Amino acid sequence: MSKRKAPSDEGNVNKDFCDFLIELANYERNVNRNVYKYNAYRKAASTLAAHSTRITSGKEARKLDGIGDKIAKKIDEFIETGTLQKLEKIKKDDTSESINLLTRVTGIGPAKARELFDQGIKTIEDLQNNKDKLTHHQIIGLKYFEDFEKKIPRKEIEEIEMMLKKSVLELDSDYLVTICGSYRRGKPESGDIDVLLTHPDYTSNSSTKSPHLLKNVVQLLENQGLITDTISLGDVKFMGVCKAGDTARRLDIRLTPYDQYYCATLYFTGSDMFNKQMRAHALQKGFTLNEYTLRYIGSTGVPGNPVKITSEKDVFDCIDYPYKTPSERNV
Ligand code: 8DG
Ligand code: CA
Ligand code: CA
Repeated sequence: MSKRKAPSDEGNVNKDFCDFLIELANYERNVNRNVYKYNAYRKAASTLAAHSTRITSGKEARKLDGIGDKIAKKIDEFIETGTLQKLEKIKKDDTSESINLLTRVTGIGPAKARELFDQGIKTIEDLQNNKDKLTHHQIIGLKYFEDFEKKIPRKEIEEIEMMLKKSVLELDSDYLVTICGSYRRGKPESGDIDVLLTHPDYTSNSSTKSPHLLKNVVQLLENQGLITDTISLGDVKFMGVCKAGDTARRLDIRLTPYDQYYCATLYFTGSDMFNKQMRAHALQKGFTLNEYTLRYIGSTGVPGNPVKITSEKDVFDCIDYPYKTPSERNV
């Protein structure tokens, strides 16, 4: 996962409101570890980003989904003063600023950031002098701190996609490879590269595991110099670093069972807000949907066997949800 970021910017006439809501969201997650408030601020930002006209008052915003009195008041304050007292205070607060900075390192979450801060570790330089307190993942995050903050241009992912597909299909032409995430949603830039991999030999019924299916691919890409570092490598998930140009990029590769490929594709294409909406809709229709399967619950409360899914569209059809192409899922 790349660090969660703001909803899409293009054509967003309420971008300044969204920006301060995302700042507040990150503060709640990183510093207060309040996931409930984090989600609430993100939902409000997502609603405003999707609103086609410029909001002119808190009262007007209050009518929208996910915006209550407190956020409405903040919108009024922002319109009147051009800033927010609460954010100004956060920015002056040494603790909040340090913890926010530490969580920008891949692998350092809010709890670890707080732990480091309590030990007097507050800056990137402090981290460099205290590598013994970091995990392998966090050390890689630190090593590439500047690179990982840079967005990946679409063109570069297109090149990586070509190299990746060519190599993998030469290894075994039965592999299926899809780059999901924001790239698949057509974004001009992405935070990281989310690769999904499957092979007909590996299904959810397979009695034996097929660790070689992922490991062979990782080995090959390492030999070719595309993969430069490994954060972690399990039977079904690789997390690491790749380099096609001058900049190191975060690369995840997941191996999913053949029969679960489309639920996985749907899930890892996102956006996360879109997934939330679609899951909620599925529930209303009596289904439970996750990255593995779609199952009918009905009124019994017990999920049944997975529905047979052979495309993303199958999932939409089953739960009676109008089909959205990946680029229409930028919620
Ligand atoms: P970005 O990398 O360009 O910033 O955007 P992204 O591709 O949309 O985000 P991501 O963090 O890389 O996550 C990839 C997809 O995984 C996302 O679009 C939807 C799905 N996903 C969720 N929730 C979560 C979550 O909490 N963690 C992770 N790792 N993935 C999630 O729906
Ligand atoms: Ca990701
Ligand atoms: Ca991504």
